[in-house]
Amino acid sequence: MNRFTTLGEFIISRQADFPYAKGELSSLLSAIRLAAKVVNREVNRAGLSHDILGSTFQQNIQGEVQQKLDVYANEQFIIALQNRGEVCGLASEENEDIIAFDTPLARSGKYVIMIDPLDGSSNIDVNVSIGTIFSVYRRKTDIGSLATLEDFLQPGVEQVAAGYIIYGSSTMLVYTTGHGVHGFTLEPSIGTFFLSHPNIKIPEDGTIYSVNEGNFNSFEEGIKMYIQHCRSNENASGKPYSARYIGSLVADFHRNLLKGGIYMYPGTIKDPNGKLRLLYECNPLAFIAEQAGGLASTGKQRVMEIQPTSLHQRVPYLVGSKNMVNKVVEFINS
Ligand code: P6P
Repeated sequence: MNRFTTLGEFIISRQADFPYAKGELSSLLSAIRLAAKVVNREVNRAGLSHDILGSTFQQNIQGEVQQKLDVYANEQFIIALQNRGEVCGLASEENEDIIAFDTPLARSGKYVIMIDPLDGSSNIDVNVSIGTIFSVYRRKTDIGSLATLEDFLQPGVEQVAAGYIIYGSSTMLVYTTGHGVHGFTLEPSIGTFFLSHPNIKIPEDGTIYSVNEGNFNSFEEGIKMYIQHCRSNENASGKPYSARYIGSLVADFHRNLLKGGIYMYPGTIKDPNGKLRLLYECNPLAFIAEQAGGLASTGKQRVMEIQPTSLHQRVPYLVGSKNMVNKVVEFINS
């Protein structure tokens, strides 16, 4: 009898993809899977539940107004992960400092996780797709001790797993452990993720560019030249590309991953390092992009080679189809 492989079955079949003892990948990803299903339920009914919709009127470390669902999602992922024992600590967009899980079980955890629990949350109230982004590293501190900042300030090349959940027309979980990129679609009627997109590869070229063109006048010259290149007949397709910008990173990234394209959040005069955070937005999606055959650059260097200096640091971000990223880097450095 044929049916799709479940996420759990797939993980078990791929245990060799994850270092150390058997079962750790299963346990870690099943914690993420559980929290994703809980968050998905609230995202899908956000319009109905006044207690979830809207703002907390609080600001997070980024100075951004926290939406209630942001806070709820953050709590769900923390609860799911602190009780599994694989993870000794967590860093989140929603928390100023790291969270070191202080239980005997968690202290023995070999991994730390960084998470943007609900990216694009300003879109919640207008029913636009949003997402969760996660990134997993081996801890650097001794097993049995409390996690410290040192465990989190690691370059992206040290990631052992990364992924995202997109709460869109369907809910998908996409992840990599360095052995390809695999996508799973949630069957909501039974609450199971099924393998729907094995071995995702991003087309080397694309005809979609995603950038907030409202910032055009404050971009550096090379970015302006590349955007004009996208709009011209001079590009690889011989006709203007399509501008597609949802304003939700995971949604723009996911579409470009499947169809080909480039997402850009460059630096501006006001914010030379742009808006996106290195640890829990840029690095995990860079890992996925590279594993799918794409690239992720700041315009000056490979994103995953940056040595982080602070938990919430921002970097200029160009990610997607290999030939498109190479082209914008060429313009920037010409
Ligand atoms: P702007 C959402 O806040 C986010 O971090 C990404 O999801 C999105 O791509 C970007 O910011 C949108 O930012 O400045 O274009 O509105």
